[in-house]
Amino acid sequence: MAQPPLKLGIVCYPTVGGSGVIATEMALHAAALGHDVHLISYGRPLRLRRGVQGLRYHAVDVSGYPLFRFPPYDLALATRMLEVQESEGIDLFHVHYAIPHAVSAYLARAMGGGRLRFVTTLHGTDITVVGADRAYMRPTRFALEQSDAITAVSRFLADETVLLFGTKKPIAVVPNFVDTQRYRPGQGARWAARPGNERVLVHASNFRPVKRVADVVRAFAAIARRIPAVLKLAGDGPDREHALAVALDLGVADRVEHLGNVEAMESVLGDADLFLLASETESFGLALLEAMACGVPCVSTDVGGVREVLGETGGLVPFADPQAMADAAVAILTDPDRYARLAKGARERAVELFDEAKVVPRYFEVYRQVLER
Ligand code: GMT
Repeated sequence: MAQPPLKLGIVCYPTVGGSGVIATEMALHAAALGHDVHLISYGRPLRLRRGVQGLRYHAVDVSGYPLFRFPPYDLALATRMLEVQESEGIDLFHVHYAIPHAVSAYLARAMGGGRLRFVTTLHGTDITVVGADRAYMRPTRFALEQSDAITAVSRFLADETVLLFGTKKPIAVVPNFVDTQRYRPGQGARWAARPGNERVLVHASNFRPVKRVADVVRAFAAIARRIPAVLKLAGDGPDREHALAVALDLGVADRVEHLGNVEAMESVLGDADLFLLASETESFGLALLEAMACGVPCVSTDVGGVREVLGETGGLVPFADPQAMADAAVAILTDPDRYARLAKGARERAVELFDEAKVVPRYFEVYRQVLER
């Protein structure tokens, strides 16, 4: 280990979503490097394995009271952070997603007499949607200014933060990462070499309105009219029923499979031919990166930081234009040479720019700078 062992506190949301995934993978990676890691959340993250040496999970208990219509999670989290700081001697907290984690970190620091240090990583809607809400803007801006360091997962998000919040503090861009050993191309043949040439398309998300899953289904229906294809929808969330109803309306329900929350996404992606994402905004799009690592070309809306992730390895189409998405997908899925080039390029880009072993040290460099200050 290059650095002496750290006592590291990691705070995140446990739900299926990129920020929780990155925080959990970061915790696992740091523990594997020999650091003493304490992950704090209101639930056990899906990808958090049990029995990992050097990694402990601390649940935040939020008690209800008839008077509370909204139980104050931020207070309970601040208390838990301070308790863990005091019992474990945490050197540094790393909070993923600013709202309310950065505010809770600030409160924990103030309650504990000012010694607690924290790094805030911005992930997306904590800035672009929720953060821009008047109710959250000022405490979030304040907590960002109080952070010992701020990182953002894309250049787009860093720029948006300066634009929306007027943040004066430097924001380091540390992109999301993927384990390219685990996420790798599957053994099976791709569409051009399979009998019947049926194309397997995949979408994965938390099915929130911002993901526009119904647009993925609309694009798929237009694709399936032209070439043999099936669509696998991984994940779950508020728009699931709507998306499946659109599949029924468009006559493709028998070719759309809802997988629900999937623990081993790498096995689904390893067998996929193309990944579709129709989001309205996306600071990064971790699901795209996981697909790329599996050598799966992606077609996505050209929003937010998606260009930074895909580079030239996939198709970019305008937002809310399922026909354009279908055209881009069919063009890729009917040209075996171009398909092979994109698949190879996607895998290479993931390995070169976003491999876990290359990106995680950049977070450790941020920690080092904070601790040396
Ligand atoms: O911001 C969100 O909607 C949730 C968040 C999450 O917890 O998954 O997603 C954001 O963070 C991910 C991890 O950094 C990014 O890959 C997603 O692009 C980003 N989502 C949006 O910007 C909509």
